[in-house]
Amino acid sequence: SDVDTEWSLQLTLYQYKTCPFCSKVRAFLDYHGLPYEIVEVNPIMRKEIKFSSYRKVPILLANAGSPLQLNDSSVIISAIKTYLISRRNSLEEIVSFYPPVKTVTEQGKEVLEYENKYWLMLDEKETKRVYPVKEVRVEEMKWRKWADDWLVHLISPNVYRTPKEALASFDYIVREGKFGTLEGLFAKYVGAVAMFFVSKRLKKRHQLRDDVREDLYEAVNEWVKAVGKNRLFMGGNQPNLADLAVYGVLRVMEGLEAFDDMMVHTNIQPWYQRMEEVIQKTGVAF
Ligand SMILES: N[C@@H](CCC(=O)N[C@@H](CS)C(=O)NCC(=O)O)C(=O)O
Ligand SMILES: *[C@@H]1O[C@H](CO)[C@@H](O)[C@H](O)[C@H]1NC(C)=O
Repeated sequence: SDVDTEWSLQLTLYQYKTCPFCSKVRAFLDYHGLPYEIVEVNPIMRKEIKFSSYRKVPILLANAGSPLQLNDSSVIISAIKTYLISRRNSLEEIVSFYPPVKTVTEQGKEVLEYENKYWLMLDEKETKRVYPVKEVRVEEMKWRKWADDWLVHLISPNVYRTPKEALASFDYIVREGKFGTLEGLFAKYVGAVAMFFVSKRLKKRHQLRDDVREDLYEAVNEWVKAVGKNRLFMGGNQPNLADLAVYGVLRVMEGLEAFDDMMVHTNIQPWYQRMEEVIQKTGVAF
């Protein structure tokens, strides 16, 4: 593990357990053996993150003397990874290299993005050590971005594909997440119906095929092909940040029909199993 005796960051992850962005962060922290506390956020009231004007999860609080709030899964991963590799800068300094920027989407919607979010802040020597050849670094960034910009968009249309699947998905979300008893019942039925329709809209927005499984299978096989036959992971003998991102995203479908279908109809299984073997849980519920 990368944790040495000097590791002194106290980490608290605010999350929804079944959110793919949160799952990515957990996969990253777990793989690196970093201990962290988990605060499960109630997705209806979101009281647990009332302290933050950034209203999404994951949020990672890192306490190294003074508390620091990291927003956005990819920023969290890049910043902590940079910190693990290089102790030249404090985490606070590292985080300042990922500034938020307001941008306007094609639909004219104002969104917050973080600059450099797939880039590790390394000097020349560290770069040589971590990325012996440049292509490896470029490849890792490309597939991390792909996991965020394409792979995640295939999840909802697939897990809410039919009314029956939508109900099963919400049953799982309510079971794993933090809901009051009545809230949970309400969320399960109202949420399932709502997400069934929302997922149809998402399907259109992202121009998915009529049978959304086809897009999922194709994406997953594209990933397997990119890893290739000559290495265990995209990172070689060990997963890199792209492996962890793809695994983190796909993992949220575990237990659902879409996941089982994916295992049967794609070549993902050997890689997925290797990922499971190298990742151990280090998070504890708080
Ligand atoms: N770019 C963000 C996306 C995070 C995100 O969209 N989180 C969702 C949960 S899956 C959320 O909190 N949505 C609440 C909202 O948008 O108000 C990341 O990578 O962390
Ligand atoms: C995260 O969001 C909070 C609340 O908006 C903000 O105060 C904080 O500076 C942000 N963190 C970073 C590293 O941008």
